[in-house]
Amino acid sequence: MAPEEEYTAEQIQVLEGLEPVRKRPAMYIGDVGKRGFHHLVFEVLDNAIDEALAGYCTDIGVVINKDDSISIADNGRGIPTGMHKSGKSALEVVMTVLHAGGKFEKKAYQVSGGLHGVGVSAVNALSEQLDVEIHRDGKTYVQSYKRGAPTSEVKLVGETKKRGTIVRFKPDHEIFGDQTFDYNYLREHLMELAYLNAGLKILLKDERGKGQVETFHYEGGIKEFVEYLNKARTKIQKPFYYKKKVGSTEVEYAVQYTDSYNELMYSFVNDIKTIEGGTHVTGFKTALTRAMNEYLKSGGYLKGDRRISGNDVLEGLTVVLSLKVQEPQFEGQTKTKLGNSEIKGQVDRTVFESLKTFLEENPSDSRAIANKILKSMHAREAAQKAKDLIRRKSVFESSILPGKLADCTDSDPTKAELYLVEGDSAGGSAKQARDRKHQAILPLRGKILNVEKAPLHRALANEEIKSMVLALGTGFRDDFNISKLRYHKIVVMTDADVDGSHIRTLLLTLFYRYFRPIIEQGYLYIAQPPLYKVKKGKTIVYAYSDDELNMLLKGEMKGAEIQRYKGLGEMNPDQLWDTTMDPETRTLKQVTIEDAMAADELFTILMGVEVGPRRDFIQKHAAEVKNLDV
Ligand code: 0RA
Repeated sequence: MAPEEEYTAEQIQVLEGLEPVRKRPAMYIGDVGKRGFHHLVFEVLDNAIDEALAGYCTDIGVVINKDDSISIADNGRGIPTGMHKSGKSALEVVMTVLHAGGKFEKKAYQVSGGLHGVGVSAVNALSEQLDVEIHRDGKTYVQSYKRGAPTSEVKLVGETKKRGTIVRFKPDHEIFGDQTFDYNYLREHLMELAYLNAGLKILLKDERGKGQVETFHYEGGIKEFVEYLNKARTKIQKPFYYKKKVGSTEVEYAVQYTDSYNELMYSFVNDIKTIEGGTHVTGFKTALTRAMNEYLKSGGYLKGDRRISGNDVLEGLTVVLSLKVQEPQFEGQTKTKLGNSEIKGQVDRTVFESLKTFLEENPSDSRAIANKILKSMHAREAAQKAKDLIRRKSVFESSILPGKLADCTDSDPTKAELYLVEGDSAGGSAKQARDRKHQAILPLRGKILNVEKAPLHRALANEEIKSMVLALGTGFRDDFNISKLRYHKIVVMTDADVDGSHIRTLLLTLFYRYFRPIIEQGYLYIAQPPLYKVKKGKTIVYAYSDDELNMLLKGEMKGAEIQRYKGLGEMNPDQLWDTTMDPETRTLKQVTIEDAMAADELFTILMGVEVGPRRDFIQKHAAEVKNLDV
């Protein structure tokens, strides 16, 4: 056979191997939207992190190139380039065979579930161009691919003193459309990875536009993560960090109590955020409750057979729990819930023993914690009384709807929508504009109560929150019942200015803390009102972003008159309907649990009690606040 023919045969084989990935990308990377698009980066990154976990890699660089391709470089061992038993180069096998990484048995902690671990070959299959460069044993090798198929042999191109792997790829527009990489989205995840892998240096650079660059590097690991999360809170102890290997499982956690009314709990398994929790989280909570009960009892803080609840010990606590599990089973809707039953006991025992020792050895911190927990317990009792009082007045359980709500006439929740509208004036326009049959309007006045600063019984007394609870019909937090939800689309509609973005963050936080299942079920949305009205002669078009405006002004609408909408109130009802509320033409952004989590985090830092950090944060992250507008 002639060499060309041989190569063609091989190409066909490769295509056959990766064809399923191109046919059903969602099965391999979750979806082909924003999340899947960025997952490509994390998939390559996972390999570099594996090298770090194995002790071979100290530096990782991620660069978003001008052409919206991305380069990921590490100083690990480099993908092996020698001959594989299949007769092909090992590099080519890793890049073109699904799950080949596992066949090299390089992973200490195999990720068997979730979306992670499908391998770089899946990224290769979904890239219109991928170039890999290996520095290994003093030599530099390169190979290129298109849509997973090699376009060259592995080539030795020179000598090198460096070591490691550089993967540069451009996601295939046939699959991902014209999406581009979102700096802040990557930033969030890279920062998290740097916290989870103490000492590892991760650089992120954007070669487009402004050319941002940042390095994430935390010698203190998850202990520093907790300090970061609590930056704006008033701390009542120094952070406590503990790590232990139990059999093949590695348990690591950091905790710190603050005087906040809310818990903040982040859990990870093999560097994957377990949004839905799982057996490790259950084990942790059980141990925490037991250790605190024992301590309070032996210290004489609790009389008779009184016990404190899990909720009381969690109030004000910030936790980062990170596990390394050999064969994790991920379950749940988003495959982010740990299912391994043996883990619960392992975590429970480890956390209980270490907390017990900590409490014994740090009497002044322990006293402060005990008092905080007692305070939480008393506040909860007060809240219960307040709730009972409200119940008796039958506000929450009656069928009385709040006065400000303009309800829709169709009572079928699957067809009903609730618009939460900022301000009475926009509320008025929305009431005139709406489709009465399916769209209900609840205007919210002023700033909704700051749930970060308020204890539960104050939150309950707040008029805006009460109206929302009544309109939703579900009750909230511990009494939440999703089957009573009156609308399956809840749309947050706020102005496109700083105040609007603030109120939106606040509402997202409120839903995240009190009505989380509404987000999990995909019922919460953000309306996308236009930023500009562009008028030329009789033609009126709307622009929803600065980019869109510029496009319009360069094209057909050259020389047009521009009006910037500062608030929803500036639109008349017809315009509001056409641009933002008409189901036929509007765009709604569905809120994901990650969005809400990010809002919650941002909110904690923005609204936490301490003023200094808040000012610093606003100055540093003004761009991200804006990013919530998207
Ligand atoms: C297969 C085997 C080994 C390392 C890798 C793959 C590897 C893959 C990637 C992808 C990005 N960076 C990477 N670094 C390493 C083990 C190498 C050995 O045993 O020497």
